[in-house]
Amino acid sequence: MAKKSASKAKAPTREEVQKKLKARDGVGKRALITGITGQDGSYLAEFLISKGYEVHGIVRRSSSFNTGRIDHIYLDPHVKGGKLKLHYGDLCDSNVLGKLMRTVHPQEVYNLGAQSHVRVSFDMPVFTADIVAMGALKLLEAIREYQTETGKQVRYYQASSSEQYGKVLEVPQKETTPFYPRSPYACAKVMAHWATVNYRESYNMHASCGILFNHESPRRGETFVTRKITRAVGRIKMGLQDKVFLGNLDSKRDWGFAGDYVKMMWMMLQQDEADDYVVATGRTITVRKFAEMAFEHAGLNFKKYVEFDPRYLRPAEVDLLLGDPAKAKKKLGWVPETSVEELAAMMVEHDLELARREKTLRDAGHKLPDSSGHDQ
Ligand code: NAP
Ligand code: F7E
Repeated sequence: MAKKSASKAKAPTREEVQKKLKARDGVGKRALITGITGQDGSYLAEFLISKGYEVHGIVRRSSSFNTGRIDHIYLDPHVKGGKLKLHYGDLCDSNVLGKLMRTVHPQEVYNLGAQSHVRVSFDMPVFTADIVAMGALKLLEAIREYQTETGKQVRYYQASSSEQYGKVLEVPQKETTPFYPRSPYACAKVMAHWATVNYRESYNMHASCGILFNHESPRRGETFVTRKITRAVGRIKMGLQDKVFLGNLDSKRDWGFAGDYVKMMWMMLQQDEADDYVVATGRTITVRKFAEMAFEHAGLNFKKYVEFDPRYLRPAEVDLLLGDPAKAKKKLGWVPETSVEELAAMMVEHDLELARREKTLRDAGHKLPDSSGHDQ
């Protein structure tokens, strides 16, 4: 009797049930993600799995493991109940993209795969365009053919970028601000963006572009400026590095947290109507200010450690990015939850811990890999 009343007392309320159902509103759904091994791909996969989705990710074949960001959510295929499935593929291979559509049957496709480094795109413009622009087109075609063959509707998310605004024609930048790309990467993203809009208008596809401003995290690639800075802060604090070489400290960026931004990718695909949205914080600061904040968080004066190296300058720079996320707030109720101060602190804390571990290894006589000089 006592047992019964105890279990009765635990019965969830209607609100709790609704909340739980809402949290699991991806149950029975399959999503396909390109770029799942990247920063955003890893956060998005985590988010979708927490909603109950079965997540399929496309992974490039590499001679070394490239799944470090998603290993914690991946279960060995021999273990039952894994919600993450990985497939070899590449955005340059339209054959595989078509095959995966037919075998995975996803209701939602998130195209996050890219050669995403702006500086590197000047060194590899053709490859960048192949993956960023043609890759998106190949994926859109694979989806269109799949829809025609099966009669099923697929919702598509395109990872557009604030880099498309380039030499900005309006401040702040909105969905209606014209593009003025300043790099091969941005030119390729503009093509992918308009291809997405064109497929929406031509074939009535549920295809949306998220025009995301810079977003960072402890999982950010180490050659992007915020992470390059926070890695250096950690290593300098632990005595593993003396200084950090940077390029243009005057450019301004609207920096948010990747974990907040992937939620918006998903929200966009839950709308009845496909549409394009700016995703930003509405604040901008210089690279110099970010460095100052990051060093200060570790009790260091950045002026003592930051040096200029012209090799990090770009043939054409994007001086100022500042997004206006009003449409995202008004139509979807999305607001960023993490300030740039919190973001810098989160990244520095993470990288201090990483450097502490490196120091432990070094103190124990191990040689640490030195990647300085490979970055951009
Ligand atoms: P990221 O960390 O550089 O990740 C890029 C992903 O694309 C990785 O999984 C990478 O695989 C994959 N990839 C590269 N070449 C590929 C190819 N040929 N075929 C298939 N996959 C390929 O980028 P991110 O920061 O997560 O950004 C995600 C997307 O949003 C990108 O499209 C980026 O351009 C765009 N974006 C990013 C920002 C930002 O501030 N982070 C802002 C606006 C837009 P490997 O792991 O094997 O390299
Ligand atoms: O540069 C300056 C650099 O490489 C930011 C990508 O995710 O966001 C990212 O592109 C700024 C630039 O990001 C160094 O000149 C100074 O002005 O971190 P970044 P990005 O170019 O803004 C957009 C939205 C994307 O879509 C891209 O995929 O920092 N800067 N010194 C430096 N940048 C780097 N990387 N390294 C330096 O040493």
